[in-house]
Formats: sequence, C-alpha cells, structure tokens
Amino acid sequence: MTAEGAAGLIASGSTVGMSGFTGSGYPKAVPMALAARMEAERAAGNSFRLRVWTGASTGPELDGALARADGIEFRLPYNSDPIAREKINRGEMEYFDMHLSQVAPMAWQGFLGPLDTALIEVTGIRPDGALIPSSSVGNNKTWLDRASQVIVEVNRWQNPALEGMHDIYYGTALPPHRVPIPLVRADDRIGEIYLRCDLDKVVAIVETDAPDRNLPFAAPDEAARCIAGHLMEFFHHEVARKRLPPSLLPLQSGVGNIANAVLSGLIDSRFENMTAYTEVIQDGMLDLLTSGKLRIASATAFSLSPDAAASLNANLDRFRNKMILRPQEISNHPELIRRLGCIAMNGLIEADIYGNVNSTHVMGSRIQNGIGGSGDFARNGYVSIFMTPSTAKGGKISAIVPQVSHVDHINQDVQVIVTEQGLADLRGLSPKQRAKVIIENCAHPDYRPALADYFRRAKQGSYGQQTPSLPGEALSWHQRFMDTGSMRS
Ligand code: 0RQ
Repeated sequence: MTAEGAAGLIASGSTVGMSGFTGSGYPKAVPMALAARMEAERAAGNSFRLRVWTGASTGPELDGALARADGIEFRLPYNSDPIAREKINRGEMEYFDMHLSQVAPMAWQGFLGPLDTALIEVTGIRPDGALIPSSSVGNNKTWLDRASQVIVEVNRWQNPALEGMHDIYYGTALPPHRVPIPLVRADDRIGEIYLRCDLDKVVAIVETDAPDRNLPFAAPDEAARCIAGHLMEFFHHEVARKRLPPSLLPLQSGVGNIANAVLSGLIDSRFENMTAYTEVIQDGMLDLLTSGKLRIASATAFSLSPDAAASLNANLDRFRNKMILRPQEISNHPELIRRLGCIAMNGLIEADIYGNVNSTHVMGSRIQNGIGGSGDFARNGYVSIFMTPSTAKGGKISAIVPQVSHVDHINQDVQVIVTEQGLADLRGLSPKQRAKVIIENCAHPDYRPALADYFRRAKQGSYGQQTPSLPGEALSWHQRFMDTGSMRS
C-alpha cells in the first residue's frame, strides 16, 4: 500500500505505537504521510492529532514532522527532537517521561490505555509472516502484541544481514505469573530471532528505502578527554583493589559526546575481553568491537553517526556475532542489570553538592530530553557513574549547584561523579562527606569558593545537620541565571 493509503487507516485521536529508538529503526514514510494529512486537516479548519508511543527518540521524519504539524497530543517515553522539545516546553504537547524498562510492562498492565495501531519498521517479512527486525527493537514486540491493527514498513535500506542478530524474548508475564529471566551473561541468547505477528491484524504493508538518521558525534574536546582519563584511572584503581575484574563488568554507556569519548578512552586502555550490556550501540562501541577489546555488545538499538552507520552497513557480517539487539524491557531490565553488575555511565545536566542528579530539566522546568534508561541502570548497576563538564553555557552555569532544580536520580543512586576537574567517589560517604569531595574534586574553580561558602553557612544555619541546607538560598543560583544570564554572583 502507499504510505498515504496506510496513513488513511489511522484515526484522529487514536494511539499509535511506533518503532524507533535513538534515531534507528523508526518508520519513515507513514509518519510523513500522517504529517501531510494533519497539515491538510488543519488548513481545512479541522484538528488531527495522535497519541504517540515509541521506544525512545526517533528521527525528523517521525517526531519532527508530526510535531511540526502540531499532530502529537501526547507522547511517551524519551524525546530528543528539537521541534517536539519546543512544543512540550511551550505547553502544546503532553509528554510522559518514564523509565524505558517500564514502558512495555506498563502497557501490558493496562495503565496507558488501549493501543490502536502498531506502526513498525522491519528489514523484511518471512514467508511464514514472521518479521525480521530492523536496526532497533525497542517496544516493537509489545506494540505488535497489544495493537488492534498493524502497519508494517519494510525498509530496503536496512541490511538483510541484520537477520539473526536479534534476540526477542517472549517469556515476560504479569505478576503473579512472572518467572526469572534466564539471562546470566551479556552474550546469552534467550529468545527468538524474529518478531511474531498475528497476520489477521496487518492492515497495510508499505515499502520504503530510506536511511536511519542520526547526528554525527563531535570529536572529543579537552573536557571529554579529561573525564575519560579520570574514569580510566578509577577503573584501574578498582581493578587493583580487586573490586572490579580485569575485564571490568558489562558496560552501559549513555547518550552524548562524553559517553562516546569514554568508550574511545577504553580503546587505549589495557582492559581486554570486555562486554557491554547497554541500551544503544554508538560509534565508540563499534570502535571498541573493531579493536577486539570488546567481545560482545548487547543493546536494543544502534545510535550511530551517518559515517559509522554506513561503515557498519558495509561490514555487518564482521560484527554479526558480536552484537545482540533485544527488546528494551530486556536490555534495560532491573533484574538483569543487577545480576550482571553493569557499570552504569550516564550524562547529567546538574548535580548538587550531596550527589542528587538532574538529567532532564534545565532550570527546573524546561525539559531537555528525558530520563531514558539512565534510571534503570543507575539504580541497579554495580557502580553508578555520572559524567559532565563542570560548567555549561560557556562557564555561565555551574553543573555543580547547592541544590538541583529537579531530581531524577536521588543521591543513593549516584555513586561516582566525574567532571574534567576530577572524580568524586561517593560510595560509603555521608551527605556532609559527599559535599566536601564533590566541591573539591568536581566543581569548577570559578564556583568552588561560593559552593564551599554555601556549605559552611548551611552547616551553621541549617534546621538539621544530616543534610545541611538553606532552603531560601538553595535555588538562588538558578534564579540568578534566569535574572542575569549567569550563575556568577
Ligand atoms: O544545550 O545545545 O542548547 O547548548 O543541555 O548538553 O553538553 O550537549 O550534553 O549531549 O552529553 O547531554 C544530560 C542532556 C547531556 C544527556 C544530557 C545544556 C547544554 C546543551 C545538552 P544547548 P550537552 P550531552 C541511556 C542514557 C538523560 C538520558 C540518559 C541526557 C544541552 O545525557 O539526555 O542518560 N541524559 N540516557 O548547554 C543548563 C546546565 C546544563 C545545560 C547542559 N547545567 N544547565 N543547561 N546543558 N548542562 C540512553 C537513552 O536513554 C536513550
């Protein structure tokens, strides 16, 4: 069917579960046709809006196009599209930002309401109707199972050699019928290589030939290289103390340039035979696999720059046995992350002197992206690391503040903070001990005296002495930025 024909089968006000995770494996033609339909309806004075569920972020042909057409009434879970971000922050789109591991279970529990359509990109369809998954798995299994009707986009651009790389686990259930998930190593395969699909539900198949779209990573800057250096030193120290094995533990690496720089740092390290149990395979992970230092990478999606995607596509056979793509409820499953002992490494927007972390909101109210999988890994990992440059916006903002303006990760879930200034190992420390090391090791020298001064006065004037704070002053740094454009006093 044409994309326009398929878009015509989706009703305004309905809920569509789309494939797609960090710019890969998302449907590319039907969303564009939907956007055109939305624009036409609007020009005719009508409203055409949808509730959109995905795996995580998608691409400009999906989130960007639908948001531009003002066609998303409600969206979950993770978004990084700039147009959708603007709509959300203007209050024109409802956004439910949730832990990525919880999307599928919550859909099954029925809390999210009915799912009308599953719109899923695949690499191919087998003669028996099984679907060959694409460059991301995300929530596709759940959308196909739950939706009343299914629309499939078969993307010829995806490499046929993807067939066999996926591991779709069909053993999840709701309580009281849940059983342990039988995965004990990052390279275990516990499921099937195809997505099952009830053919009676398929209302359209659309053929496409369009690339996944991701932005290139910036080359690591000085701050990213310093952060990677501090982390390598930390890992060596932990191995020397026998708190980590010489091949480390399964790595989880978050999104962004710093995470990518850390992966590059691991290439030059002496760690061998490493594994990754993570959400996305990004450029640095591919380089680690090529170097032979990383044995296996398990994830739910690719998140590659255009160059890396082209290179992977050309050499997929070489990587096939070193990568496994799973549903996100498995790649991010708390039970598995705890069992495997993942090393969680994620970015942050700001941290406070006690180690609470804000990953999502600028100045407490403006969403940047979303919590993504950072909470799944931070709470359940063997060690939970957060990384950031010590300042933002050319030094006008300190990433270390008296109190975060929004909390995503409570201090109990934050064990190590790293900036280009240094690393704070917070394990086993009380709040006052944490404040001392965070200010001394992580804060930028321009902001260190003011933070130390706040901490000293808080200890004098605080209501209690467990976590000293001056509530009237704690968020004044954010107010100052909003009033003057800088946190500097
Ligand atoms: O904004 O582009 O307008 O200048 O935030 O910051 O420096 O580009 O950082 O790409 O590493 O992202 C936390 C957002 C960091 C990311 C976050 C502004 C800054 C810029 C982005 P501009 P950078 P990164 C698993 C893991 C949550 C999800 C997650 C993220 C913009 O890591 O989304 O961890 N994490 N998933 O200027 C005001 C501050 C700021 C600030 C940065 N303190 N105050 N603005 N910015 N610090 C993977 C998945 O879940 C898919």
